[in-house]
Amino acid sequence: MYKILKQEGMAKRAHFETVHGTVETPVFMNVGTVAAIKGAVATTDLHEIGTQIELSNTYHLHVRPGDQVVKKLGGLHKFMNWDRPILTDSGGFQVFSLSKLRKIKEEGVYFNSHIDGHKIFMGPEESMQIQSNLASTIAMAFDECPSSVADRKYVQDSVDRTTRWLARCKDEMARLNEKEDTLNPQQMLFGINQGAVYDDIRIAHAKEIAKMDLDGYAVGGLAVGESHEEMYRILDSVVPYLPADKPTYLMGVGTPANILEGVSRGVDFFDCVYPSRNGRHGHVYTNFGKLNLFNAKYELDSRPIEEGCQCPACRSYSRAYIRHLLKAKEMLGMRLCVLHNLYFYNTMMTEIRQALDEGHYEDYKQQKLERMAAGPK
Ligand code: PRF
Ligand code: ZN
Repeated sequence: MYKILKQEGMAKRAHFETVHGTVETPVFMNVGTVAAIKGAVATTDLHEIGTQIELSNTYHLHVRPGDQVVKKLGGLHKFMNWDRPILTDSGGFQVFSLSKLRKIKEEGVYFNSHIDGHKIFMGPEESMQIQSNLASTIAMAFDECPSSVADRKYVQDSVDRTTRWLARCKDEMARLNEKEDTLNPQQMLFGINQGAVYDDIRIAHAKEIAKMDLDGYAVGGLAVGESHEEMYRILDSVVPYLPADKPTYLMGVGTPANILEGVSRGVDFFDCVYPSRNGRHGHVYTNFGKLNLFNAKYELDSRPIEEGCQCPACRSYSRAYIRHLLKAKEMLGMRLCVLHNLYFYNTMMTEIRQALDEGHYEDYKQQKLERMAAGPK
């Protein structure tokens, strides 16, 4: 059940109720592709950094350890000791981004495993079956994410196939949720809008999938090489055609600025590898922009990454110490940076929700963007 609490322009502040608890939106999902947040962050840490919902990947978990193994162990929640919502991405996007050798057919995609090269087939039914075995809270539809430079004819054919795949996903999910041995019979399904940078194809597709009465709707195929302005223009065009009474999810986005702009355009859910990936490289977010802790100027800097930050890294350690850990290649250095970055993203989402609750989101956004652009102190 999705309930809008406040609106400001297109921006929405809402609750999304699931069998694993309520998600307060707008929300940032913390990415744990292989059922692990990269940077040695444990699920027991997530409570301390304000994580509401975790994201994992169908394809990766199918390849290793295998969705049957996860099912035998009681599903992803038990396996990784996380009792709050989990969203699983369908595998489509990962197949396209990881596999050089792949063949797309009406029935699905033939490709080679990125681990050992063995042949794999995945179509809409297989993706739903794997996600049902994983027993995530929200399953994503199996889609194709065409390249941002694909020509119009390719994109139109691909989007038409993605629509047919969505109908198959919906039927298969309904069948699986009725099965006796299904771990989460209330698993939800989100559809995915595609259409690259062609506004008319995107809008026609949005209208088509809006009729299918899904639990939520994602905008996919963005942040794949197009400019930020193009991404914002497409959101402006397409979000009004997605059902307003269902959550909207912008897949794989993005920077703090992208998230602030996405919220203004009606997005509820975001996910991105940036906070964990940047953290592993010693790049940390602050309200005054990003710092690179490898920089020599932090050698004797006894301040925390950000004054006043209540994350586990800033409460206890200095920039100088974390810099030393990073330079010594100690895992703890990465871990502290990732914890800080995820806390920064999660805290920004809390601020966004509060500004929406209080009815001054646009002011908050402008101030946040200006401060972050001002650069490090
Ligand atoms: N489709 C799926 N997952 C995704 C994307 C997509 O288009 C993107 C695009 N940014 C990220 N993750 N299934
Ligand atoms: Zn911090």
